[in-house]
Amino acid sequence: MNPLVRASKIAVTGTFGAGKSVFLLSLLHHLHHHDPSAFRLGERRARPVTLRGVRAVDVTPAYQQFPYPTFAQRLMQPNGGLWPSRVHSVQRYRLRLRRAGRLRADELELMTFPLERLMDLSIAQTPTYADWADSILRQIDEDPQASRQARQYMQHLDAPDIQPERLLSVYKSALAQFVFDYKRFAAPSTFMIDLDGGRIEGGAPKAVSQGRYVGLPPHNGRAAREFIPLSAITRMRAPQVARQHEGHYAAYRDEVARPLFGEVAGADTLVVLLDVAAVLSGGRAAFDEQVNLLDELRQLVRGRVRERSALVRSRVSRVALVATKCDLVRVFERDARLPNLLRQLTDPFVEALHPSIEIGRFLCSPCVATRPHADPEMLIGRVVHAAQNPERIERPFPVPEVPRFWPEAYTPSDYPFFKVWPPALQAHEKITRHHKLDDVCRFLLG
Ligand SMILES: Nc1nc2c(ncn2[C@@H]2O[C@H](COP(=O)(O)OP(=O)(O)OP(=O)(O)O)[C@@H](O)[C@H]2O)c(=O)[nH]1
Ligand SMILES: [Mg+2]
Repeated sequence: MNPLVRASKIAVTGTFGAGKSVFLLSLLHHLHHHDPSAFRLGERRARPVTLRGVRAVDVTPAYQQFPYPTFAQRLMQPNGGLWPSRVHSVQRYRLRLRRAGRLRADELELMTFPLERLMDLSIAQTPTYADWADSILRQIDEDPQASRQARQYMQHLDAPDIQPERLLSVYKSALAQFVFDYKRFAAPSTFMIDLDGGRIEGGAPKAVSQGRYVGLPPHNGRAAREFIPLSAITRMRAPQVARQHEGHYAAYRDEVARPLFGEVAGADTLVVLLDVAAVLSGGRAAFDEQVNLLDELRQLVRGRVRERSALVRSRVSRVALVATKCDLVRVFERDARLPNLLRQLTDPFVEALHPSIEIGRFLCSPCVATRPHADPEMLIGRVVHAAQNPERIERPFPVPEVPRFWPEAYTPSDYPFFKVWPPALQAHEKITRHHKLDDVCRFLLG
């Protein structure tokens, strides 16, 4: 360890599309091109903190580095940029910098991962395939809606002759339905969000589920290694099939679930991005999913993780809860309503954490892509709409009102938020604007 470098590991998470890549991109951009008047790193405004020697440090060769220069170039196109595309479900970047007046340099090791991976926590925590399978079947059984959807699968499990391919295909259809209904037991999570970061498409469960894998996908000429929950009777009647699923389960546990959770629990700081507009426009089930995933995350942060052979406590000591993309909300409602919604959404998570863990709550927009309009119920931006705005022209659009509290019941049509393209930069602008991303950054730098 270099005594002149203070290393910190930061894990950034959020559900699909919550804004992880844009957060990372904008953060890196503001550090690489630091302007103290636009991105405050010091506690006091009167004494700006500047940066020296900002440079990328290669990530571990086994990992792919987040393509920061490419994404930055795309975002900053003068006639209007593009959001970053998906490259991998886990992204990494390492950055070294020195704050003026400090002896030690900071090395930030940043990684992002989908919050949905937390659905695999039970896999990481359950060493035996049979225990996992029994627990999933029990949870399906206890959920009347899920048992209805899995009826065909259950019938196949009990059939006199076991057809492994047929079982797999029927289970995939049921699993797709569990994913659409935001069921907690829709593991393995790579069925929903694969290792490249792609999400299962909406549509008929049978059609959209068959191209996806329940387990490790094919790799380097090796066939997919899939596993599904076989019942105790099926495991007894078809021991060979059971052994295969057991092996695939172990491989998934060792190659996906445990390394990721080990890495996250080994981070000093967690950043959780919460896209309030998306949780509103996803309907109440999206709210419940967010709460459930935060509950799994709480278990990871509180629990112990296996590192090589020893069990160690998670190292996470600070958590930033960020209501992100707040530029999509009506201007006056940002400070007036978002803090309360963020608090309500995250209070159960925070209250269950150890009091020694430092919590920061933030409102932020890593990339401000809208402008205020004279009508407070509208914003101006380049609305994403293939049919109505193919030229990506900037224009006013209506913005739904954000509630004061999370409603007990609501549907997607109650909160029809628009998505927008990144802003078209003005001639004098070299960098996209952010809203309070520097507040989060100061927390991260500590
Ligand atoms: N207006 C606005 N939109 C944003 C902002 N950040 C992200 N978005 C929007 O959210 C979308 C998803 O952002 P990403 O950063 O790709 O989200 P992600 O969490 O990396 O998504 P996955 O990797 O696919 O899970 C973008 O394409 C933008 O449409 C922001 O600060 N402001
Ligand atoms: Mg991403």
